[in-house]
Amino acid sequence: MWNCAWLSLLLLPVISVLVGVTGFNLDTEKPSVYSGPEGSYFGYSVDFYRPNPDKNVMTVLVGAPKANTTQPGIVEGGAVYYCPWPASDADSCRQIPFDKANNRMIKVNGTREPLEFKSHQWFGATVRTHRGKVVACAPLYHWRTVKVGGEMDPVGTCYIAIQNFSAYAEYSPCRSNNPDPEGQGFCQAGFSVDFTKDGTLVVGGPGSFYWQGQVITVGVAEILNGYSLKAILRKVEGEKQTGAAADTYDDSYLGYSVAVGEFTGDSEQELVAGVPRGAQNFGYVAVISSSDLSFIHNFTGEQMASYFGYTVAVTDVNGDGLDDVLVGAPLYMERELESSPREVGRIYIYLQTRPLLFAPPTLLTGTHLLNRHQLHRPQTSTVTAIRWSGVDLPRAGVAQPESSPAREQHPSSPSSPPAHNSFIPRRGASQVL
Ligand SMILES: [Ca+2]
Ligand SMILES: [Ca+2]
Repeated sequence: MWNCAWLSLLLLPVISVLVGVTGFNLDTEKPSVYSGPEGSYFGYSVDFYRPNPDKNVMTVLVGAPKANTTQPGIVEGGAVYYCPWPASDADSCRQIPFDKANNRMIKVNGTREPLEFKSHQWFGATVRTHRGKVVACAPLYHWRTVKVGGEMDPVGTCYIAIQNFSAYAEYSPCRSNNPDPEGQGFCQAGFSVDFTKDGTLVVGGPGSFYWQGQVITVGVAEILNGYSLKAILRKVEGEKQTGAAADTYDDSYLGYSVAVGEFTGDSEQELVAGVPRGAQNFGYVAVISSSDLSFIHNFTGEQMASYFGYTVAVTDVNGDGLDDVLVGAPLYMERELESSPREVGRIYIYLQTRPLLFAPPTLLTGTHLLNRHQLHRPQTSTVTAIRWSGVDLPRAGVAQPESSPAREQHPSSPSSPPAHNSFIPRRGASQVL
């Protein structure tokens, strides 16, 4: 039950058994159980965090994107909780003070008005750690835009904590002077987030450019260098962003999920990004060069509207030294009886055989109706899948304005960056669910 707001870290040994890797602490007899405020969506996101790299102590960070905080005047801003592991008791988690402030204000024509809107921003919808660094994001954070009249654009924002939560900084790459649906106004930065092994931050913003979506990379040191809460519009040095492509890529949601891995045989990791409504809604997952953000490989979904790319994860599943890719398609339907398809969800495991070459996927198909398997990022060498028992999985949803934002007649810019690589759906696009 969602209103019990309990999270059971039930580390499913399913994948481990199938591929013969070793799991760790797969304790289904005595799981650590944490609880959070009722209705806060406590457990929506999770990651492990090691406070001291020299000590073998692990904690669990748990996002609760509808939690209330002590921020004055903010309703359900969302929070991330710090939980000791193993749990001493169910109530052992504490909110991490990423942001204690109210909405910042600005003066427009002599009157003070909010610059931003943190209520219902879904902070904690995503949380990721990398050594001493933690990032957590609020994809539905809105700001009033640079326009004179002001609007409310869901650009999203993230907060970084470093050195065991001794310092915090905000990072909102889509809060830019490129608003509205055609720009970054509906970006929802931080809808997905990850770190490369060297600590570079990877941020997905699936709503930019008429919901084409985008992926952004940035160094954490560069975010912190010269950081000021007053710098509302800030271009961080060294930041990279995928740009707008042709309008045929509208509504594809690049960056709905992100991960990183090594797929070219060198030591510079590539980005992996889910595009669950791309490829005529078959969905695809792109491997993206981290140096120039070019698309260098695609995996394409097999069933329309299955949300292939809803989640992605990378780990060396079979221990051969090559990173492998796991893709979730939670709305995949089993069609044994064409008259009554069953939405069971499917996970695809692509083993890398050589740089940018992958074996046909191993399939894990759900057994329970509407189970909606969600992959979580693998921890070190172990693949973990986390399941919320009996819970219909909510999702922040990619925000769309109430009035239809049909793309206006605007010429495709000849200076636009090259379009995403073409994809090859495995079936004709005529099959509609
Ligand atoms: Ca590489
Ligand atoms: Ca492998």
